Amino acid sequence: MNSEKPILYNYFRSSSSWRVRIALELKKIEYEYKPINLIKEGGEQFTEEYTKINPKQEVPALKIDGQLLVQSLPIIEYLDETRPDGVQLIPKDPIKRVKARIIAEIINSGIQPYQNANVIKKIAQETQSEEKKMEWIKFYLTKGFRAIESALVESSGKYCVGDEITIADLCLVPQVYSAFRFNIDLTDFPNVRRVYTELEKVPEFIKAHAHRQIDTPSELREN
Ligand SMILES: N[C@@H](CCC(=O)N[C@@H](CS)C(=O)NCC(=O)O)C(=O)O
Repeated sequence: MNSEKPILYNYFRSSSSWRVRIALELKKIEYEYKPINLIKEGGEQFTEEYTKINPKQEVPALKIDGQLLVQSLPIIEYLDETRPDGVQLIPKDPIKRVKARIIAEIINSGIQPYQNANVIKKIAQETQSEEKKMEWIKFYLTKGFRAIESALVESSGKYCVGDEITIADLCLVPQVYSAFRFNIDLTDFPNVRRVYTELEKVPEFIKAHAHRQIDTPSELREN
């Protein structure tokens, strides 16, 4: 294995990047933070240099063990397999494992893509309407959170699956943050809110929070 310090290409508010930041914290892996500004004119994800790192022009990407890895969930699985000490992000028990992966997948493929920056930009362009864009976001986020709430009724304890932190929790926190950002009403999802409140207290989650990164704009910065 290569012993160079890992490099995480990411953006403070990107939910997929944030999942990996939490995993790196929980696994106690020191890393170099390389900000990729997704919203500045032109977008740094579209540069020739970054497209070589991630041809899909998205964050995160993680350089680790001499490998360049993309896609947050496989990255988290890799970290868990190669650093099995400490918090087990993918539960060993098959029932807990499938439940954690179901919640992670609802978020990864059933919510985040619908509110991804380039998708909502296109919706706004095609419809020429901010209102239609917000309707789209509200519809898909609410639909996704309804599915998560119903999964949590059955699987949650202190966290998404029982009382141990899993990959599902790494996906939940950034997605709830996005819901707040887009003013999605989570009143009907008490388990989502309860688990989120618990996770907000965990030191590694606090450190990985969008408001505490080197590229967090000063108006959002928290200590
Ligand atoms: N499935 C991918 C999703 C990556 C993704 O969509 N990243 C977003 C930020 S959360 C992005 O880079 N968007 C850039 C764009 O929309 O132009 C993962 O989990 O890594």
